[in-house]
This record gives sequence, C-alpha cells and structure tokens, in this order.
Amino acid sequence: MGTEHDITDDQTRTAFRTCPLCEAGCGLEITVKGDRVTRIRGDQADVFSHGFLCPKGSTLKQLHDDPDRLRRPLVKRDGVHVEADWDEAWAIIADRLPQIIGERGRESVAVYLGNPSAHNLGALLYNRSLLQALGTRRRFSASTVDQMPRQVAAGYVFGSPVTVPVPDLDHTDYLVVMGANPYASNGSLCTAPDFPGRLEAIRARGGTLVVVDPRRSRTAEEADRWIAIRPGTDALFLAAMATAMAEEGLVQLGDHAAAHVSGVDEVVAALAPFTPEVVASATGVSADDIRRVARELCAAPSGSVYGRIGTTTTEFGTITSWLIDVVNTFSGNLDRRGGAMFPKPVAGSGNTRGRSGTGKGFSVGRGHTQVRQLPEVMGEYPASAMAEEITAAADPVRALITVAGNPVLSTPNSDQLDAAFGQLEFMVSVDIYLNETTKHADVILPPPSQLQRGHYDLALLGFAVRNVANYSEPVLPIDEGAPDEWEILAKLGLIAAGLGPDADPAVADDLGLAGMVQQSVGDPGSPIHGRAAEEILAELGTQAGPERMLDFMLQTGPYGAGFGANPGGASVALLKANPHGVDYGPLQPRLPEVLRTPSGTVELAHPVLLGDLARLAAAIDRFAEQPLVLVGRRHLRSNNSWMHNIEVLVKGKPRCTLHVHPDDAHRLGLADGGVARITSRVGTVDAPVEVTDEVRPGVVSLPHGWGHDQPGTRMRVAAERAGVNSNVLADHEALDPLSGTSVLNGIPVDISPV
Ligand SMILES: Nc1nc2c(c(=O)[nH]1)N[C@H]1C(S)=C(S)[C@@H](COP(=O)(O)OP(=O)(O)OC[C@H]3O[C@@H](n4cnc5c(=O)[nH]c(N)nc54)[C@H](O)[C@@H]3O)O[C@H]1N2
Ligand SMILES: Nc1nc2c(c(=O)[nH]1)N[C@H]1C(S)=C(S)[C@@H](COP(=O)(O)OP(=O)(O)OC[C@H]3O[C@@H](n4cnc5c(=O)[nH]c(N)nc54)[C@H](O)[C@@H]3O)O[C@H]1N2
Ligand code: SF4
Ligand SMILES: [Mo]
Repeated sequence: MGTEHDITDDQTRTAFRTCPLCEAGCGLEITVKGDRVTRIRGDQADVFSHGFLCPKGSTLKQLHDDPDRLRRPLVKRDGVHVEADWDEAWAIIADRLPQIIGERGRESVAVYLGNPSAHNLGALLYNRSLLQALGTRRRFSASTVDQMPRQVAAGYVFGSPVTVPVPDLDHTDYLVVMGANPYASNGSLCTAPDFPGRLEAIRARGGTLVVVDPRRSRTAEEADRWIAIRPGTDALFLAAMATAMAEEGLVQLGDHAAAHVSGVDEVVAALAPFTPEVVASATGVSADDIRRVARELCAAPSGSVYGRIGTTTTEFGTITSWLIDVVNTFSGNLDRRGGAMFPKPVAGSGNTRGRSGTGKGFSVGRGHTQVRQLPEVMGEYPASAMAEEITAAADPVRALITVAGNPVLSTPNSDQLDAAFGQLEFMVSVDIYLNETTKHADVILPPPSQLQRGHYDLALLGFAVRNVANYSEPVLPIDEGAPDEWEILAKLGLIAAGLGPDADPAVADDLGLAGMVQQSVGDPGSPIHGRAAEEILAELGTQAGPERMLDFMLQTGPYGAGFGANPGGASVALLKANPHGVDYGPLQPRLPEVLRTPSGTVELAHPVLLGDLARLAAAIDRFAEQPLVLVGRRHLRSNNSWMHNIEVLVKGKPRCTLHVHPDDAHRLGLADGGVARITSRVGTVDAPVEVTDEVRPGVVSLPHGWGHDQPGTRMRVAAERAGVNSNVLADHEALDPLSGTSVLNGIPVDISPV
C-alpha cells in the first residue's frame, strides 16, 4: 500500500507520507511490518522538509494504535455512548435529520468544521458536498477563532481571501515576526517545514530576526531583538511604522510593485495621526524602537513582516493583517524576492483559476445571524455566535453536525456553548474521539486513522514558501467494512437531502466531478478549455473519491499535465512516481496576474479597511490604561485540544499553567506552584501558577485546548492530565467586527490567589 515498496524481507516495507498534524507538512519515512507501523522518522529525501520532523510526527503510530480512538460508530442510548455498526448509525441519522429539516427548514441545522479538516484531503473536498446538500447558512468553523482576519484583509486588498502573501523565508534579510511562535507551532499561514531552521539560516547569512510578542517565546529568545508589545496593539504599532516611513521619506514601493498598487497616498494620509509618539504608551513600545524597526525594514536589501495568531485573534485582527501588507508594501517588499510573496499552488486555487489580473473582489454580509445580526464572512458565521443561535434565536438551531472540531474547548465562553449543545434535538459528529464536544452527539461517525488515508495538503500548500507538490497514498488499509472519511461526509449529505440510509456516495461523486469538468472545459482560462468533457472524464477513470478529484485539480493547475497537453506536467500519476514530492522552485513575483480586484490593482486603500481606523484611534487611551490581560501560548508537544491522549506527548511536568510576571505575582500575592483564580467577564477558572519573566508585566498566559475532566468523555490519558479550559474565560461578545473573529488574546482578567 505504501508509495514506494522497499521490501527488505517478506513483510517489511517503507512508505512515505506527509505528516497531516500541522501546517509544516513534513515528509515521513514509515516502516511497516505486516499491518503494524514499526518506525516513523523524517524523510531525508523529501523535497521540502529534508528529514525534519517534530516530536508529534512520529506519534501517528501511537494515534493509530490509541485504544480510545474510535473504530466503530457510537450511538447514544439512554445517555450513554455504545458501539454500533455502520448500518445502524446511518439508519438513526436517516430517521432523524431529514425529519428535522422537513419540519423546521434547512436553517434549523448548523455545521461546525474544525481545524483537522484543513489537513485532510477527504474533508477538504467533501465538506463542500455536505454543506451543499444541507443548504444551511448556519455554517461555523475554527476559522473565526483563527486566521479569518488575515483572509478578509487579503480579500479586500488583493481580491481573493486565498491570496495571502507569505514571507519569502529562505531569501529574506530582515524578518519581523509578530504574534507567532514557530519554534512551538512550526508555523502557520506560512507553510515551511523546519521553520526554526529557516529562521536560523536568516541570521546565519547575516540577516536580522525581530520578534514582537508580549511573551519572550522561544522564537523571541532566538531573535536579534524582542519587542514586548502590549497585547492587542499590533495595529497601532504597524500604523506607526507606516507613518514613520512616510514622515521620514522612506516609502519606496519599487518599480515592479509601484505599477500595480493603488491608494498609497490615501493610506499615508489616513495613518498620519498614528505617529510612533502617539501610540508609544498604548503599545508599550517606545517611539524610538518603532522608528528603528521601520528604518531597518526599509534599509534592508529585502525584508518582510509576518503576523499570526497573536495578531489575528484580537479586536483589530483584520486591520492588523492589512497594516502588515501596508508596511511590506511601503518598504518595497511586496512581491519581491526576500519580501512578502504569493505562492502559486500546484493544485490551483482562487488566484490561479478564472480570469487573471482582475475579478469581482471581495465582500461580506450574504446573510446575518439571527440573534446578533452578525454578517456572513466567507460563507460562515462567527463561531462565538453558535451558542445563542441554539438557545436564543427565533428560529433556533435544532440539529448540529460537527466535523473534526472540538468547539467546546476551542471557542469562547465554553461553558455557555457546552450548555447550549445539551439543548440540541439531534447532533452528529464526524470524529475520532469521544471528547468534550462529541459527548453531546447522538451519533459519532469515526473516519479511518491518519495512516489509513491518502494525503495532499490542498489548503496549506497555498501558503507555502516554495511551490511544491506531494501526494501520499494510504500507509495502512482501511478497517474491514469501514467507510473512508470522504464517503462519510458525502453520505451524510445525501441522507440529509432525504436520499435514505443506502444512498451511494460514489454516484454523487461522479456527478460532482462531471460538474467540475463541465465548468472547466467551458472556462476560457482553463488549460482544457474547449475540450470534450467525456474525454477528460474517461481519463480520470471510474474510481470515486478524492484521488480522482485531486488529479483533475493538479492536471488543470498552473503546472498541470492538462490531460495530455503538457506531458510531464503535474498529475497524481507524476506524484505517485515521486513519493518524496516534486519541487517547482522558489516563489516568483506574481503581480498583477495574482490579483482578482475590480480595479486590477492592489487596493491598499480599500474603504472598509480605512473605515475601521476610527475605532482603532478611539482605543488608544483604553490600551494605555489596560488592566491585566490574558494571552495564550502553544507547546511543541501539543496540538490544539486533541493530541492530549498520546502518553509520549503529554508526560512530564504539567503544561497547562498560568505564566505570571514576578512583579504581578508579588502585587497579586501569587506564589510559584500555588493556584490562581482567574476571572473574566464571562467565566472563572483555577490554574496552577508559574512565576516567570517570560511574560511582560501586566500580561498572564494560559494555553488553550485543556480541560479534559468532563464526564461522558473517553480519553483516558488526557483525563489524567486534564488541565483547565482557558476558553471558559474568552468572551463570546468580543469580536473583530470585520471578520467575526474572536478575541482570544488580550482578554481582561482579574486574578487572585486561591
Ligand atoms: N484561547 C484560544 N483558543 C483557541 C486558540 C488559541 O490560540 N487560543 N486557537 C484557535 C485555533 S488557531 C484553532 S485552529 C482552533 C481549533 O479548534 P477546533 O478545530 O474546533 O479544535 P481541535 O482542538 O483542533 O479539535 C479537532 C477535533 O478533530 C478531531 N480529529 C482529529 N483528526 C481528525 C480527522 O482526521 N478527522 C476527523 N473527522 N476528526 C479528527 C479531534 O478528535 C478533535 O475532536 O482552536 C482555536 N482556539
Ligand atoms: N505544537 C503546536 N503546533 C501548532 C498548534 C498547536 O496547538 N500546537 N496549533 C496549530 C494551529 S491550528 C495554528 S493556527 C498555529 C498557530 O501558530 P502561531 O501563530 O505561531 O501560534 P502560537 O505558538 O500560539 O504563537 C502566538 C504568539 O502570539 C503571542 N501573542 C499573544 N497576543 C499577542 C498580541 O496581541 N500581539 C502579539 N504581537 N503577539 C501576541 C503569544 O504570546 C504567542 O507567542 O499553530 C499550529 N501548530
Ligand atoms: S512539524 Fe508538524 S508536520 Fe512536521 S512532524 Fe511535526 S506535527 Fe508533523
Ligand atoms: Mo489554527
């Protein structure tokens, strides 16, 4: 079953597979004996990761073998989850779901899609079929507790929310990392296996690394300079950088970008009030330090500002992401080598397909939530509105489907959401564990393990620092009689549409694929424009599922084989013959072809973005007097809320501790090793205290994804080191209004010793 069969004896073989656990996408070399994985290490020959892996990568084996990982569906009987066979599980869903939709309408069903869906080819391709079949606007996902602001800003400025510039890590001379800790996270919206090694290489070649973070993270420790910013104030810091550049006559777009950027003067004028001197006390960063970074970024041969979760999950998330684009543009780094560049995904994306260079642009607000009237953004509503749409809407959500998500631990005001889920009439979860969220489900449908399915990083390679492609075949066969994840999702859609428990997902897949091919042959921008759909479909074959759909995307993508038009071009066959991946080289300038804005320019002065600056200005005084605030942090051996059942990852000293600066500890009467009671507007938790100068004064830090002590769950290892759920403290009302994204960093809290 492996991609390359290096048979050393009768039973032992080697398979190569991309790790699906985080965005780095490392290549793994997996030794399999019979049906058992005996070893996992980094694939030295992988074209992108060159042998790198982190401690999580090798635990795909433990994950596969975890006795708590679900192999068969669970159904709730008299409040207790018991194993059932697949037919029984489907029958229950077919009995309940279409009935609720029939009686109450489509909007009575909500869907929540979680983070692992973005690392999962089946889910990426077939969540769409599920959503289409359901037809509900009540779609929620982890995006609104994560990267949505970055995508919204990109939508306005570049015309498509998938057009997110990434730092050209391997060539940059000056990198400013804001609100990201790639030494722990391995990077995000910047796909770069061995991110730490790539950062070290910047310094080794004489470049500079600056980290802006309220915590002295591991990344900050490795940097030339750490700027301990006050949480939530990055927009002010960046606006002041841009203004410093303008005041000092340093704005220089470079000939290439200058021809394609509009609105520079308007942006300069709009940002003029935000001088370094004006924002210094609010940001906690001196005017001199702000001016110095601005000057250095402009003076460096190339440079880039990169922002992540600490910049997006704040009340100014969208304009912060936009201001990152502004300073990258002003300093002459937009779309140039070593600057902020646009990947060209091999499987295609919204910025490779369709008409090149212009488009409809980006907008929000096709629909609003019922209770708070929050606008739709990228086809979904804010995750933090889920609870009230269940409990307080005139037409409430009655049924919920979750796919690869654990919102009860991962989204704001968790206690309220937990209670709301308890009120649902019916809930289905597609998940591998019985956890804090899925314990509410009437039916849990478990997909095969990570090792039992094929993989291509369809979403994350769109943010990669090199253009690469890598397909992995399943390492182990699927359990007898169990469906693949794509079949589960497609079938769930068919059942919701009333086609009954025996509906065949393969039939729906044939139809879906035929639709895609029809559209492509009719698209003048497509490499198969004008060809016969039947011919293309015949070449794609009759084996339903994600591999065939991926082949279509690769072949019609920017490097594609084009069904014979470009021999040697990208296809699944090519990637199967190259199990260590195919490298299409470093990022290349893509302006103006990457744009999809109505004007055909980089719309730097989009009115929606400029319009939010008044709110930013009004917040300056409040920030300057900010009381104690809570931020998060990640640990290398953890992964959001769900890898805590793997013993080798969680053993050792407890990680779910509250970091408190010594000055604050003294003032608040907290002792290292003691317990603190943390209270926010919406909740209270007690957590063990670690006194450390890793956080700046006035800031405390607690990681998210913990709190595994809830009854009704079945994660035995996790329950032994339960920790506390930091999202009990996150306020569901605190949002970045432009993106609907929750404020998870910079939460005002009161703290007292217990
Ligand atoms: N306070 C605070 N909260 C945060 C964050 C923060 O920084 N601070 N970070 C936010 C971010 S960035 C994110 S992405 C979200 C994550 O939020 P979620 O996506 O809601 O939660 P996860 O913890 O990733 O849970 C993943 C779920 O998927 C299941 N699962 C794992 N693999 C698979 C699979 O292959 N298929 C299926 N069907 N299920 C699978 C797991 O068992 C688990 O139930 O959390 C957010 N919450
Ligand atoms: N080991 C591990 N790896 C992961 C994950 C995981 O849970 N564990 N999750 C994955 C996911 S889903 C994601 S989205 C990525 C996230 O990847 P990153 O964005 O790198 O996430 P973090 O490591 O949480 O780093 C965020 C940093 O922002 C800082 N910060 C908090 N508030 C502010 C602020 O207001 N301003 C500034 N400038 N900084 C602030 C925090 O102190 C922290 O150091 O990681 C992915 N990789
Ligand atoms: S860095 Fe991410 S992709 Fe690489 S081995 Fe670790 S978890 Fe897997
Ligand atoms: Mo995330």
